[in-house]
Amino acid sequence: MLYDRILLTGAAGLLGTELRKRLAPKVKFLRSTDIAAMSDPAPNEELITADLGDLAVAESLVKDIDAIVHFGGLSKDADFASICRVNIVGFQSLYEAARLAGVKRVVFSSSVHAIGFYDQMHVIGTDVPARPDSNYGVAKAFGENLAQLYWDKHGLETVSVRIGSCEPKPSTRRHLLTWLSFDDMWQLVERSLSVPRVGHTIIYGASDNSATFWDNRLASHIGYRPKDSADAWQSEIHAADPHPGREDIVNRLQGGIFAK
Ligand code: 15L
Repeated sequence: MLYDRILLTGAAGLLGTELRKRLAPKVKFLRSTDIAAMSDPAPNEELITADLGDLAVAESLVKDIDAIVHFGGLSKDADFASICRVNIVGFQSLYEAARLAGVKRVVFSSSVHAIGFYDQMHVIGTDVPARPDSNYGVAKAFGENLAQLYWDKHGLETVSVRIGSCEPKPSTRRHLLTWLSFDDMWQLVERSLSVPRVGHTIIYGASDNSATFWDNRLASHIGYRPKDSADAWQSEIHAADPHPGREDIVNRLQGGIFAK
């Protein structure tokens, strides 16, 4: 990897916990932060309990950091005021602090909810305009736009990873399109911190699922080659949920392809 001193936000979450384990052995210094307390730091790891919506903390979080793996923020069940405070205002203050501290790159956990109202009968690339399916998706689209601004205006690079459903294994028909394995998620982060130039790149975070309608060709410079696929669970999932329709129809009828 190109960077030695990493800040990981959202470090106590499901994905953050995976990332802590995998990042620590690869870097000189890892600062892991979350609003929830964490334990058992690696020898090169500093743990900080902090609220990303608290604007006073951003400066201390980014001090002496080369790159940020930003997986923090509120999830899609949060109310809009809270999403605004943490995922929009808190996000901007983190970027501004990062710029002032000379941070070189951010890996941002965007989400497929930023484009969740696209119809999956047509393949979409990473260059389509946002089409959010929720306030949470609007905030992710804001995040991608802010990342673009910080690249264009200040030269701070970002890879915005539109993460699908990153879970230990796929368990629903929807996951046959959206699933991202932990190993493939790690590959996305590792590649994003290793390639020499990313500018602001948007990439879909999904495993090699044959039902996908997301096209990552514009992000091929990241070198992401997913190794896993939800296809291996297809028969099991269809047997457990013998719906007569296709996954896309099922999702559309639920009021948005990423509605659960
Ligand atoms: C997301 O963006 C959420 O953070 C995650 O909790 C899942 O709900 C995922 O999308 C999904 O839609 O499966």
